[in-house]
Amino acid sequence: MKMTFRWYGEKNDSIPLKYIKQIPGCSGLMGFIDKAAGALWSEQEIKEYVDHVHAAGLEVEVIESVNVHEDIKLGLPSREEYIDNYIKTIENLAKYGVKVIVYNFMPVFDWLRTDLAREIPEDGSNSLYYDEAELAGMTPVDIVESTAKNSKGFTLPGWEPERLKDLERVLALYKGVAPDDLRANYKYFLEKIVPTCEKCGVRMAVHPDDPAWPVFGLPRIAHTQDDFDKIVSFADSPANALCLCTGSLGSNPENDIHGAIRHFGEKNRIACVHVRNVKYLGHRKFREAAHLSSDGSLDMYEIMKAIYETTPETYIRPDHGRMIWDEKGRPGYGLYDRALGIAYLNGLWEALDKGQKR
Ligand SMILES: [Mn+2]
Repeated sequence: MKMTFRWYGEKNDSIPLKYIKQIPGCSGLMGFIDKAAGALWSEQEIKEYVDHVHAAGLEVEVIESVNVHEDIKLGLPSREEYIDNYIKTIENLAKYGVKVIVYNFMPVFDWLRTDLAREIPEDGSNSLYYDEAELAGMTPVDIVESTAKNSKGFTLPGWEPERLKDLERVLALYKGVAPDDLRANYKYFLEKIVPTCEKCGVRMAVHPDDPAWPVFGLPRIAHTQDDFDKIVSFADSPANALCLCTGSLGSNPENDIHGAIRHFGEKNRIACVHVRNVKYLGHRKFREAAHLSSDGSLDMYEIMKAIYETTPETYIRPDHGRMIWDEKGRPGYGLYDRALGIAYLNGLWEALDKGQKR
């Protein structure tokens, strides 16, 4: 297992690389380059980024932000150009040591929350929060505007202004696109890119829908174990893998998270894991919790045990954290609570490892 940390780059993150290097047991980043969906990532910009991270003593074997253009998801004729760019980007990233690319196939929206800083009454910290009842009174434009307004000047992943300026137009294009249409477009994309991944030694890691159910009537096809069984069948290769995000998949109490890790880990279809706890507050209502099992609704010991026993060579990172100790930063991505999360997850791992070898 390699423990990593998400970092948004010198211009977009409040946390210096030096601080990340000082987190015990953190070997590197799940990295990010700020590029529009569909753009080609040049060798030069990748080299500069990777060299910069290496200079801080950290690895960057996982990249999270190669976003899939909507035309690919919609299956428009213009997808060919974007798929060509994607293939060249995979080749360019592989040249600089990248082994895993995290992406998603969610139409229009990446993750959604109705509050980016809901106070946790038990301790006065705050965290990202979702209540379907609050969403019911909002349009897609409302949620984009309120998220942008509340993100404290940071651009949130999936909410980049350039992606959302033509929100209404793109939403209209999805009218009449059924889940099976989206699956067909997804399969087409994977069939085109997986041979390049295999040649370059790169694994694609699809992130689950967050929250783990459809929103605004858009088709969503990645939020149950059954959905992922279909996805892994689209291209029968270890390069077609999952980023198993426990907090995203776990937002729906019906999903068995450690069961899903075992199921896909045993098939060698997990390329990396986002480990995060979530606390259920009611029907389709939850908040992000501290990593500790007893602070949320997920059993983090069983999650780490399933990883340890079925996919021990994977990359892990704490996904999000609460805002604690009056830290000012990007919602969900402060230093303190994520560093606490790493310390705890590493503790679980050491106990599993030593218990196994006793
Ligand atoms: Mn995640």
